[in-house]
Amino acid sequence: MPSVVVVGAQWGDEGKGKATDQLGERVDLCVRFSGGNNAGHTLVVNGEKFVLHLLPSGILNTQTTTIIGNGVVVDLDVFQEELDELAARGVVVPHPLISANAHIITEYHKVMDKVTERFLGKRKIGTTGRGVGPAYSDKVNRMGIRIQDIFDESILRQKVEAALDQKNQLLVKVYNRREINSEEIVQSLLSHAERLRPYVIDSGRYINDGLDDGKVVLFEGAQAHFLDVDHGTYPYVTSSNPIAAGACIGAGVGPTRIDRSIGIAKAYTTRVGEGPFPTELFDEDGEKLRAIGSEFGATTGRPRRCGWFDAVLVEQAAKINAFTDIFLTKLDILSGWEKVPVCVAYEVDGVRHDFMPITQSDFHHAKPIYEYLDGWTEDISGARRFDDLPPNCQAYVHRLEELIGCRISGIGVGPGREQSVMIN
Ligand code: 2SA
Ligand code: GDP
Ligand code: MG
Repeated sequence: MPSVVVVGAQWGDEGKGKATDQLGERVDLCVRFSGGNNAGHTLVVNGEKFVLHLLPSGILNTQTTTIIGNGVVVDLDVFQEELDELAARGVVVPHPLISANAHIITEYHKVMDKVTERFLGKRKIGTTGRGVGPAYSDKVNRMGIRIQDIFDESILRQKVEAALDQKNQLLVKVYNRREINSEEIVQSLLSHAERLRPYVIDSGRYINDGLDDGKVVLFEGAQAHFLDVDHGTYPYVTSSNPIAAGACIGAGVGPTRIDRSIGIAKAYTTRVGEGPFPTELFDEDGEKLRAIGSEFGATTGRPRRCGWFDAVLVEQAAKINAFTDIFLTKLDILSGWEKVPVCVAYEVDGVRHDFMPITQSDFHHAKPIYEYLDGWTEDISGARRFDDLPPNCQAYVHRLEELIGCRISGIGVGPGREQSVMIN
């Protein structure tokens, strides 16, 4: 396993944190390449639960070096808080390395995130309010603040003032809010400089040198395929590229350097925030999935929308991310249904679509066409080999493989690091 990228195959919260942590035992470098502290990655190690937002999920494996890549947007206060929280729990971890080119989420990005959502009203995106979208907007607008800027006070001040000239106009004139003081922002960012200095690196060079030396590198995705700003259900997406190819940009490696692309897919589907979701359930089955699966946002605590597995979506994700294999997570949650529906195609205005419709309008009107698979009642949380699973559960896995066109190499049967069935 020289280098592997792990990405979500649906709308997030598939269990990427657990998968990354689980693979971590064999990993030398674990690299976050996109998103920020909008992510909520849950790890359960020896019965103890950790929710990481910005720190890479490999961090609990002490032999792993963790890296925040250039494609990540970093809230420096959150970064420090997460490290302090681990320390307060007595968990000693090596300090992550951080790319000099990563962009910073400042206070004004968080304010802009919240006021923009309020301004959009019914048309809001349902963001996590962490300032992620505005920080990426500034990056693309070439008015972002990068980690390296906190080591040059004069440059930092110029950049913050330039960004705030524009933001304050908007805040005061459009959103009727008060101005943000640039000096307070500058001082708050400078306060992190000396502590961070030893950990700031040219992450692209560091990772490529590691690969040259035969290190095992894991690129950890946040969010998921259908939240990708290019490939997701735009505009109901996050503002980065969380797909596998995003690792090349957000970590600085060429495509030929990644050997394996693992898709993490939940055995059903969830989504948090607004946007289309063809298999969403509004009945007691949806309630049951949310309750048994504890489907609440790991960052905001928002209830997640729940629905049946959508094979059309995951087949699309498998194609675009060139998944070599898939980990199917939370299969244990599906015990107890007589029949388990799986969406195999959509109907849009009387026409059958076997693949994702190419327009957003059609996708908004897509109605799921279901195949009803036989369910199982057994508790499978103790299963460790594929043969331990009941026959109908095995058949469910095999049918999903056929529909997605990709091998399932791992199955999650519980939140614990050890609660997995690995298939060779
Ligand atoms: P943002 O904040 O600009 O990235 O929001 C844009 C959309 O992306 C969705 N998004 C997420 N979806 C699922 N999980 C995420 N992380 C948390 C979790 C979410 C939470 O692990 O549960 O706690 O609410 C995540 N982060 C961003 C978001 O819902 C918007 O649809
Ligand atoms: P991520 O954002 O993809 O890392 O996923 P989250 O951590 O937001 O949400 C996944 C949730 O499912 C967490 O509470 C995990 O502890 C839990 N989880 C992960 N894999 C499994 C599994 O196979 N079975 C069960 N029951 N829970 C799981
Ligand atoms: Mg999550």
